[in-house]
Amino acid sequence: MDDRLKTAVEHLDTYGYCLLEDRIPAQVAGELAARCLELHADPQHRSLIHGDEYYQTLFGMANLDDRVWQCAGHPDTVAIARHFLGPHCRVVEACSKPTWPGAPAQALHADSAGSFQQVPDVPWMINTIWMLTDFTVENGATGVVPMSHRSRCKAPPADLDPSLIRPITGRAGSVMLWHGGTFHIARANTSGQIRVGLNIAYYPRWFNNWVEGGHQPIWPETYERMPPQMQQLCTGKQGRSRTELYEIKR
Ligand SMILES: O=C(O)CCC(=O)C(=O)O
Repeated sequence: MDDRLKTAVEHLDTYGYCLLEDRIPAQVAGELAARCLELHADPQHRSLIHGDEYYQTLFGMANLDDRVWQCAGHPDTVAIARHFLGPHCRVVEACSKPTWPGAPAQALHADSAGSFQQVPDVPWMINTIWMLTDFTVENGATGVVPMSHRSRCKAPPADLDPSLIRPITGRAGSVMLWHGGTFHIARANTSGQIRVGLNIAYYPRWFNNWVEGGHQPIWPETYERMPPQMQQLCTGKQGRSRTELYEIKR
């Protein structure tokens, strides 16, 4: 691992997040953002979309656009994920997250922590958001509460001071990574522009990923098209739907 990545790892370990700037060309990011917005508008994908007219998550993006693999398999994010989660960690979900002008802030939360009594003291997830458009203070750049991953709480305390939330801004093509236990939020979009993020989650093999309701499996035909290094990140069963593969959530 080179010195830049070591610094990013130390930042993530200490503060719960890190920013890697300009990891894919801004033009590629912009083209992917435009494609994400087309997919959000396509009624064919309605069942994969959670959210409202202001903030949406479109699950299963690794099946819908092969360019997503450039982000999911990016050597820098993969190196950091492997540092925290072990060499066999997996890409479990890639989802598109636009936030439209006028969107209110979403709820502050930690990720995939609901099934724990108390969250473990080892990382159970490294999450990422690729900035497919510029992320600005005004357009809803993701906010994080630095060091909250050390709290061992699975949800933020009700009296958490909102001034502790720090917006993480960056140019299109940059990526922010965070520890699943870091409290974070999709902030309000008070600008006139749509913000588009591509959210890709890495998990260790021991984590049972059926617990996340919207996550979609990799389709067999997607897996077949993937280069070997991407297949290595998508081990596990392939299938067309959650019901084919996952336990029923009760
Ligand atoms: O869209 C964002 O800025 C935040 C995404 C988020 O909260 C999440 O992926 O858990």
